[in-house]
Amino acid sequence: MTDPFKSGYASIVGRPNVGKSTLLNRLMAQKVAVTSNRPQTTRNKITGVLHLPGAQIILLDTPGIHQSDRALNEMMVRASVSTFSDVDLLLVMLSADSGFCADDEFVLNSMRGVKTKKVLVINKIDLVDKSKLLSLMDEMNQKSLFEEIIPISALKEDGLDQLKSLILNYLPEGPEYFPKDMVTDCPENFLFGEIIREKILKLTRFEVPHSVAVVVEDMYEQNNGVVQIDATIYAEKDSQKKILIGEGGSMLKNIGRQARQEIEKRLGAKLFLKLFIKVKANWRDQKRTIKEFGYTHDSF
Ligand SMILES: Nc1nc2c(ncn2[C@@H]2O[C@H](COP(=O)(O)OP(=O)(O)OP(=O)(O)O)[C@@H](O)[C@H]2O)c(=O)[nH]1
Ligand SMILES: [Mg+2]
Repeated sequence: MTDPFKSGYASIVGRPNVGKSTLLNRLMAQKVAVTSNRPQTTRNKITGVLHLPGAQIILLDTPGIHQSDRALNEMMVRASVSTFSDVDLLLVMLSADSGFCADDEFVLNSMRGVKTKKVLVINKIDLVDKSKLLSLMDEMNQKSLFEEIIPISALKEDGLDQLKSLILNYLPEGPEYFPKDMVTDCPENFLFGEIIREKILKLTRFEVPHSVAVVVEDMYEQNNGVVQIDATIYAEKDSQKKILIGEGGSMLKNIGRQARQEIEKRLGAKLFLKLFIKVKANWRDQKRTIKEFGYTHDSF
């Protein structure tokens, strides 16, 4: 007799920048979420469906949990917190190099009273020596909050097979929730907008990365087989718009070139990427605009 099919949900949660989206991508063996070295990169819940022999793991990548009064940030945190009780397993992530800090404490406080089983994933172990890792594991073990603690390096793909089998142990018998060819519920044009935003996160600094939203307005195939994407980059201030355009248009060109190369690879077709820049003052404080930009959350 064959083993029964297993399926269920595991949510990756933690403070910003610990490597949640990197883990999702590495487990999926493809880019589903954008990543960057800036905190608050992910702005909404992203689903990745991992199809395994005899099992299906539905992974949720969530925005980093943090404190902020802005409507956008509130929505981001809510998107993460709302997964807590809806999943079979919470993968709570820490970063080994920074250890357990006040921001991680805030994350643990936000899950007080949550009954869902929790496994602690200590990421970025490639950045620390063994003794530092062992003392962090010991410190976290004493909190008696976690079923297990697993050290990994998402970036170096160290410990990922062990993590996959660990997740499977917590999943119930269940159906194939998603068809085999489905890897994410994220629409393609949203991901393309995110790829453009990722290049902006990489190429700009100070307050610019956080103030930017990218909306793909249109995507269609021209008669010659070239795909055209029209996308608008929104900033909050004229000064930010100026930075995004750059001297003689150099920054915008660079953003466009890097995004185009990546999107072309995914499409397997030539791309004409048309970028516009607009200013929408204080959009991060306006719930309606946040929704218009595609950062939606059900209870928001
Ligand atoms: N050295 C090292 N760096 C890592 C590892 N995992 C992720 N990173 C880096 O950490 C940074 C943040 O990674 P993300 O995956 O964007 O982090 P996140 O937790 O999704 O961040 P938010 O979306 O802002 O909450 C990036 O520069 C990654 O390359 C790891 O295992 N080792
Ligand atoms: Mg992320």
